[in-house]
This record gives sequence, structure tokens and C-alpha cells, in this order.
Amino acid sequence: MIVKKYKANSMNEAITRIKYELGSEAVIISQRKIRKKGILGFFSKKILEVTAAVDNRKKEDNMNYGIKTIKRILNNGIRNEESENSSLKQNSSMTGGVYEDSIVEKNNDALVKEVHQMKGMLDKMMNNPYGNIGKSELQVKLENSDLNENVIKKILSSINIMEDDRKDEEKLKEVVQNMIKVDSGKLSRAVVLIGPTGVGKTTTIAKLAGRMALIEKKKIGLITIDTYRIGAVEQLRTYADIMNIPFKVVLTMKDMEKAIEDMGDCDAILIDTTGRNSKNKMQISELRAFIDKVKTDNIHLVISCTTKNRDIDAIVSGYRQLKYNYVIITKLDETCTYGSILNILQSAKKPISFVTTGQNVPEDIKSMSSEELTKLVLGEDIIC
Ligand SMILES: Nc1nc2c(ncn2[C@@H]2O[C@H](COP(=O)(O)OP(=O)(O)OP(=O)(O)O)[C@@H](O)[C@H]2O)c(=O)[nH]1
Ligand SMILES: [Mg+2]
Repeated sequence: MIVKKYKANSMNEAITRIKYELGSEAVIISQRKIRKKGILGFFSKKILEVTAAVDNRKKEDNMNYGIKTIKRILNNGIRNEESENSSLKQNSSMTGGVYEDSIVEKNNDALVKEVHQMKGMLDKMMNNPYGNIGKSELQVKLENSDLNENVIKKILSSINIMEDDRKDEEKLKEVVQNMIKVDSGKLSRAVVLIGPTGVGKTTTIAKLAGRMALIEKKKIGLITIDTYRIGAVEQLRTYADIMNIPFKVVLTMKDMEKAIEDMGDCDAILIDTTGRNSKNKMQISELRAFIDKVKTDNIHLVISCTTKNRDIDAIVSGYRQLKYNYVIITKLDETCTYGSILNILQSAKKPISFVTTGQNVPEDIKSMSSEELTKLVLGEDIIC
């Protein structure tokens, strides 16, 4: 087992170095932000220290296997071609014709070219033990950020049709930034948060309420329709009590209309909903009936950035019938690659309103600019 520490300016830089030195089998054990040593380091920007490990035997085995296979193909290819050429040579010497000699020469040229190509491949493989033959540096970078295949294709084709002669890296930033739409919306009237179980809806409502009531000094009301989970009501009631803001539990659709009416003097009413499985159409329809009563176009789909790529589409489309207008992405502090932000936004085709970055109420919520989000997506920044 090889364990190695890397100091880098970004996670992407660290991953690229780790993959280059330790190979794709390497795993990241830990990461932390540190300052450079010495007095000057105290004033310097924090850098990232990433610890990675790899089972070295496995890596060598894979590499040796690959090299041996290519060498075998190379040798067999040469032998086959040689035997074909020797029969051709015999033919030509029998007939003594100029035409046959030129065929032999052409075949030799083709063979030499092919051997050169294969040698090139072999060299590449030896220099590139994680076997990304055929992939561009840009593609590897995007894959390292955990962007999904479709998003990567979209980015690369957008870069390909750009005709100016800027560096690919610059074009990449522009393309990604254009794909990220930010809009925090107007948090007025009724604001509804929907999303799968446990993504942080209630905590995010408490953060928004705290920010608006305590910092912006607005009059806020809280409503929950989450009477499904034991303790859900108490969770929000506790925040409402601490912040001294009105709070109502809604059980029926009629209650919903009444609760909104009663809070008519509030600048904003934040409505918490039950976490639902996006695959359960019944549950989603039930939720829709409540939300329709609210009559708002301030509906935010809350989704965690730790959601698996394959599940993102299912969640986004499962909730589509609730006609959400914005996306809130939570738990940015729980991951070290942020490609899922772009995967989610591309799938939802809605702007991002807020991100949340921890469990602390009310501070761990912010609206980030598309430049800041681009840096995260491309691995040039992290949230610790
Ligand atoms: N690390 C981290 N944890 C968070 C964040 N937001 C919420 N959590 C935690 O996630 C857990 C679930 O949060 P809730 O707010 O209860 O999630 P929910 O979506 O309301 O859950 P249900 O009502 O059960 O669907 C809690 O432990 C929160 O403290 C965040 O940004 N970062
Ligand atoms: Mg909740």
C-alpha cells in the first residue's frame, strides 16, 4: 500500500496528480485546508492537503498485463504480416514481375506504419497507466468532477464549435458558466420547499426564516404540512419558537387556505412539505393537491448534491408535476466534487436559488454566483 500526501490549489489539481502518480485505483483518504508552513504562510491563501492511497501490487499487475497484451498483439501482427509478405516475395521472385515487387513494398510500408501506430499506443499506455487512451485532457478533467456523460458531451461539443483561438480551459469556463443560471427569486408571499426525504427541506426553511426574520427584519410566517414523520412538526415549531414567528400545522386542504389567509400580513410565508419518494406517483399527487391551494410560483425543489448521478433524473422528473420554478442544492459541505450541481441544473432546466453548506441555522445558506459555482464544478474551489 502506498500512502501519499498532496498539496494542491484545487481538488481537481490534486486528483489529476494522484491519478498520474498513483493511478485510477487510488482512493482519497482525507482532505483538509491548510496554510503553508512558516511565518509568511500565516498570511498566505489556504491550500488543500489531500491524502491518497493505492494498493501498488494491483496497479503494477494491471499495467504489466496491459503491456504484455499489447506486445503479444504486436508480435503476432508482425508474424502474420511477415508470413504474408514472404509468400508474396516468393511469388514475385517466381514471376520476377515489377508489379508484384511494388505490392511487397506497399505492404511493407503499411506494416511499418501500423507498427509505429501500435508503438505509439504502447508508449501512451506506459505513460498513462490509468488507461485513458483516446480521452482528451479536458474530458478527463470533467469526468474527475463527476459530471455525467451527457453533460460532458454537451460541454465538449459547445467548445468544439467555438471558433476563437482562446485556450480550451478558458472556453470551458465560459461554456460551464453559461450553463448555470442563478436566480434567488423573490422570497415574498408563499414560498414552498419540496423534495425527497432527508435532503434538508426543514433545515433550509429554518435557515431562510432566520435570515429573513433576524437579519432582513421581515415578518415571516411558517407553515408545515409534514405531519407524516414523527417529530417533523416539533422540529419546525422549535425554530419558530426561538425566532418568535407565527407557525401553523396544516392537516387538510381547507386548513391550508385558512392558514395562508391568517398570515396575510406576513412579508413571506415559508411552507415545509413532507419528504416524498419521487417514484411514488400517488404521494406526489397528494402533495400537488396541497400545493395547488397555495397558488404560488415560488416553489423550490430541494435536492442534495450528494445524490447519485443516476438518481438525479428520476427525482427531477418525478417532482416535475409539482411545477417547481427553482432548485436549491444542499449539503455542499458533504462532498469534494461538485459536478452534481451542473448535472442537477441541466436535468431540471431551472435556475438555482440557494445552496446550503452545513447544518448550522441560519448561517449555512447562501446564493452563489454562476462564476463561483463554475469554480466548484470545475474543481477549482471547495467547500469545507
Ligand atoms: N451536512 C449538511 N447537513 C445538512 C444540510 N442541510 C440539512 N442537513 C442535515 O440533514 C438532515 C436532514 O435535514 P432535514 O431538514 O430534516 O431534512 P428534510 O428534507 O426536512 O427531511 P424530511 O422532512 O424527513 O424529508 C439533518 O441532520 C440536517 O441537519 C447541509 O447543508 N449540510
Ligand atoms: Mg422535513
